[in-house]
Order: sequence, then C-alpha cells, then structure tokens
Amino acid sequence: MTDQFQQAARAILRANDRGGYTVPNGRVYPFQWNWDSAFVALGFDTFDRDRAWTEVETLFRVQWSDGFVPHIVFWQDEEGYFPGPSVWSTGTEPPTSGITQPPVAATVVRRLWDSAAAAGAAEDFRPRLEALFDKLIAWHRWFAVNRDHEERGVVVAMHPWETGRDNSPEWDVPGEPIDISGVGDYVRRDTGHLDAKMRPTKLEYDRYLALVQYGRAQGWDHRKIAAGNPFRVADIGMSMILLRANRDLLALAGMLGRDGSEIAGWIARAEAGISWLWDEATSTWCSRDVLTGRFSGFVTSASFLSFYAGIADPAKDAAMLNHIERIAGKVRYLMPSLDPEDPGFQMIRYWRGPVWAVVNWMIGTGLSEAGHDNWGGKVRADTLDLIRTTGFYEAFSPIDGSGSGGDDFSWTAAIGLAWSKD
Ligand code: 9WN
Repeated sequence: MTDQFQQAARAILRANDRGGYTVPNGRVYPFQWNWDSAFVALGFDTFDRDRAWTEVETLFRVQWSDGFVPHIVFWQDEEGYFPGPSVWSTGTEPPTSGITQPPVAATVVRRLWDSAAAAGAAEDFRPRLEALFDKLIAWHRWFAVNRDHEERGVVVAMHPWETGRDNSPEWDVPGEPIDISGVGDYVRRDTGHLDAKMRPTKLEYDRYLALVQYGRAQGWDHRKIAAGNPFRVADIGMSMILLRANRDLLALAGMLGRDGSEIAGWIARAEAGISWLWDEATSTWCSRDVLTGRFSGFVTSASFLSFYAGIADPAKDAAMLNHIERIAGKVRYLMPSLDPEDPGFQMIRYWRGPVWAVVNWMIGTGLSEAGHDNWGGKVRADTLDLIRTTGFYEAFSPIDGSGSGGDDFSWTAAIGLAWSKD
C-alpha cells in the first residue's frame, strides 16, 4: 500500500527528474551529482525499476576512458550554481567537474539487481548489469590507481567536495597550507538560495576554488594531481564506502561468472590497511592527513561506516558502539554529522552537525547487518521520523529536527522511500 508519505516522496523524484537523471534540488543544485544519483536510484527502485537503472546508467555515460566518474555532470546550462563548467574547464562534452565523489554506486547496483531478481525480472536486467559491471570495475580501478597510489588501502581525497561532506571540520587543518592568494573575486550562488548560516564559510570556498584551479592547471591529469595536490587526506567516509562497494562488486562478479581476483586484491589491501585510520587517542575511526600523518581526531557520522564496510573488530566495534550510546544521550535524532560534544558542533551548519538521510541509510544498514539492530533500527526510525515530521529537507538538526539546506530534496525522498518500503 502506498501511503501519503510515499506519494509525496515519489512526487519529488518525478519533479526533479530531468529525463534520465535527477537533480538533487531544482534551485540549488540544477545538475546531476554522482552519489546523489546512486541514492536516488534506490528510491526509484521502489516504484519504477527501469527508471532506477537509467539513473545510474546516465551517470556512467560520462565516464572518462581512464575509468574516472565525475562528481557533477553539467547536462545543460544553468546560471543558478557556482562553480559551473567554465570554472572546471575539463574540456569534456557534456562538461563535467574534475573530481569524483563517494563510490556508493556498486552497492546500489547490487541492491537493484537483488530487487529485480526477487521480482523474477533477473533476465530482463542481466544485460544492463553486465554493462554496468564493466564500468563499475573500471571506476574502482581508477580509485586504486589515482586515489591510493601509495597502496595504503584507503581513499585519499583530493578535494573536500570529493568526500561529499564538504565542510566537515576534518578538512580544516589539512586545508591550511592551501594557497588562496590567486583565487580572485567570485560570486557564490549557494548563499543566494540558502541562509549563509547553513553553508560553508568564505575561507572554505576560497580553498575549494584554489584546489579547482590546481587541478585545472594539471589539465585534470589525475596521476599528477595525486602526486602534487596541496590537499591529500585519507577520508574515512570514502575509504569505508569503497571497501563496502568492492565487497558488493565481488558478489556481482561471482553472480555473473566474472573473474573477481582483482577486486579481491583491493579488498585485501583495504582490510590490511584500514587500521591506519584508527585513532587510538580518541578511540575512533577518522580521517587522516597523508601529507603530515596527522589524525583529525573527530568523531563524525562517517566514523560509524565501519559496520557498513564489514569491518568486524570486536574492540573497535565496542568503542564505536560506546560513542553511539554517548551521542544518543546528547541529541534527539541520530546521527549528527559531528560529535555534539565537539566545540565546533553547529546544529544547522551543513556537515558540522546536521543529520543526513543518506549517511544514516549507510550507518543504519551497516549496524543492522552487523547484528546491532537496536542501534540500526533507531537510526532508521529517527530518519523516517525527521522526514515525516519536518519534510524532505537536505539535512536536519539532530537537536530539534528543524530542516537545513534545500527542501524537496531528491536523496532524502529516495531514502524515505527505500526505508519505508522494507
Ligand atoms: C558540492 C548535491 C551535493 C551533495 C554533497 C553536498 C553538496 C555541493 C555543494 O550538494 O555539495 O558538490 O555545492 O554544496 O555536500 O554531498 O552531493 O546534493
């Protein structure tokens, strides 16, 4: 039975559908975003299976020959967003950005496949899965070469935007050496749409743009960027997400009868290397600056993705569960993007406090799979409660549930659908 909530969520996806791809929000983000599209596919899959697959296929249509998949695809001209195609200047058609985003797509494709198979539609979708598999493995290979060239088993982000958690405080100290003297004047569009208190600061934007200028000066040669970028941070979020994605890709390889040895090698490397991101001082998983070796020491929502990544380490799991219990005692809704006891916590400022439905989906899924369904169930219930009570916002205050950022947000609608269905 489709209830009113699900009807409203579907209506948002339909309204934000631009024909083959879905904009995160029509005003603030009028293009296709990489990990948004993956989550959006989970939502479409609850009522329009074909459209769900198309969302992912459209994203991979712009894959570069080296396997890279950009974080934004500028399918059409739009004034409402900065920085646009002329700033990125990647020289592709359609224009794209030159950085990537968290690789959730393989995990989503496995879900789409399982749902098609359960509905008896496997044979209809097998050719589409075969084609996507080749693209996913090429993208993951690109990660292994260009985002882990020192073979640590982690993902080294070259830009805060690449992590999808743009202004997490984890990037503050690693961002200090970025030279912003050549950035010049520019006009932000985000603060024209939204309250500046919910957005990154001017200093953060200056750094974002300086890094775009650096990549552009390297002709978006990702090997050169990996070797010389002024910002190189092993992101706990992307590292966990890629490990999980490789496990799902390996399962798909087995199902399709493909050789999975290369993927198994990436998983083994990650399993051996991921403890480099365990900070003993704060007993948490966290991001770490590759250039200085310094731990961020922050407990963020991404710290809890260890369960989703399938890391089963009893002592570390127990420490993370303790953090959850402590945090749950401080906020009304799990999971704040930053530890509410951190002095930098701000309940509505973007990735420094608000709850994000998509991160919750990964955290909740991981916790439940790992047998911690009490917490997994709470993360899911809190997410649905927030969306039902406040609306389909970009993010939410963990303290009072108020909305933060754009409304009628596609990935929030998608998670509302995915989680209210099962
Ligand atoms: C930059 C689209 C994207 C999300 C990111 C989120 C935000 C963009 C911005 O919006 O980032 O990529 O301009 O703020 O941080 O996770 O993919 O929803």
